Amino acid sequence: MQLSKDVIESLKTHPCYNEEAHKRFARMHLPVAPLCNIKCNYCNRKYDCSNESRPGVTSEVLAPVDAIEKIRIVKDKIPELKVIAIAGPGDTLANDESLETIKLVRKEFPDMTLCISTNGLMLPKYADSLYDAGVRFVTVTMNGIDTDVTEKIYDSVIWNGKQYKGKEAAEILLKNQLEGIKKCVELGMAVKINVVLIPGINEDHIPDLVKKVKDMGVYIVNILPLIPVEGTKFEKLSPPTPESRKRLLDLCSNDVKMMRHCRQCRADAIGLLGDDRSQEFIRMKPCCQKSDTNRINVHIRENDSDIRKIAVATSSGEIVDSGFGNAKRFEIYTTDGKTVKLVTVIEIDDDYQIIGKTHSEHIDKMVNVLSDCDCVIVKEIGPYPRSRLESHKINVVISKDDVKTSALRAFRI
Ligand code: CLF
Ligand code: SF4
Repeated sequence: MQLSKDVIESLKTHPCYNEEAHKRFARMHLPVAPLCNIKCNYCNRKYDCSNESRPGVTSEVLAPVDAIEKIRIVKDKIPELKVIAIAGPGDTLANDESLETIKLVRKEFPDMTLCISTNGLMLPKYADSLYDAGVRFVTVTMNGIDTDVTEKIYDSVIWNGKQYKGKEAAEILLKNQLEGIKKCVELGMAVKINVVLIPGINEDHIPDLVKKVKDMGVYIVNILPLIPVEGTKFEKLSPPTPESRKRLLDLCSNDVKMMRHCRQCRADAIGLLGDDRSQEFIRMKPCCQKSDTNRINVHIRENDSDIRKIAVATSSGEIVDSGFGNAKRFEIYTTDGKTVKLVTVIEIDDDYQIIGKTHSEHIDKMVNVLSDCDCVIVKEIGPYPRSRLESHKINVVISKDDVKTSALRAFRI
């Protein structure tokens, strides 16, 4: 591991990478990244990314320009602010807004250290751009290096516009994580690995993972305890005891520097690690509305008015095969009319638990989830959901065709 000079200098004031700095220097997370391209079995997307945040706490989602305004206000009130980071609430690199925001921060606040966290799926693609934009600190959440273990942790991965499940998903993710970490280390960035300690799933495997990433040149490893969240596959698992986590930290500290002062902070955390002041800065401006976390919040920038978000009711991902009221799965695409890009998948029961007690309550909840879309494509729809969608200015398209062709066609409506 060969850290560049600027990284060595910034390490003195980075509260997460340097335990001595955490009581004196502050960090600010910019919640500009709502979408995620994988699905971890401990994640409930009603909340923030649990790889770098505390579940159960809502955050606002900011547009890049609003994030810059917010830094100005925070910097005035918290002079100890040294690190600006993006850590969700989805995956940083699944959202174009992240790089756009980083470039703006670099331009407006060149003295700030830039830091991001990611699940690593898109890291090989973005490592160079992150470096060029001034990012020197990268956290990758990695829960194993053996896909027999990690296939139990990840439900699915969206890769090259397709959703993968099981072993295949675990293999795609692992390959990209390793390639991304290698690139970041070669660029001279300080890489941190976050590992979620999941009793009965990966605890015995973590020492092997730590050895591997140490050999790759990562700077520090952070072992976070699983927080079982209601509505997830892991909701019934027990969290690790503090003693078992400490044993693991002690064991692994023979191999690499271990982080012991993590606070599992929110995607909009602000301040010293032990003194979160994010609530002081929520909704400072009318445009910085606190997000309804039951919405998908696919933020499209104003100058991207030629891009549409389209929700497609499909069980298979191939044809439009579900009616609105009984759809179990929506794929969300963005399209410019020439190409379509799968950005996320919403499993109605698992992700949002939006099954209402009555039919109309169920419809209202689903409309709320999709209210950030421009268009919904379904096989059939009743008059009530149609009128509810149209009252949100969402076009309704009926189709029984191929998903992507239908999405392209809907762009022209
Ligand atoms: Fe944020 Fe993470 Fe950067 Fe720190 S948090 S992106 S490295 S600036 Fe820090 Fe928070 Fe623990 Fe993360 S305490 S959850 S380790
Ligand atoms: Fe949830 Fe995505 Fe974060 Fe995993 S990486 S915890 S699925 S937001």
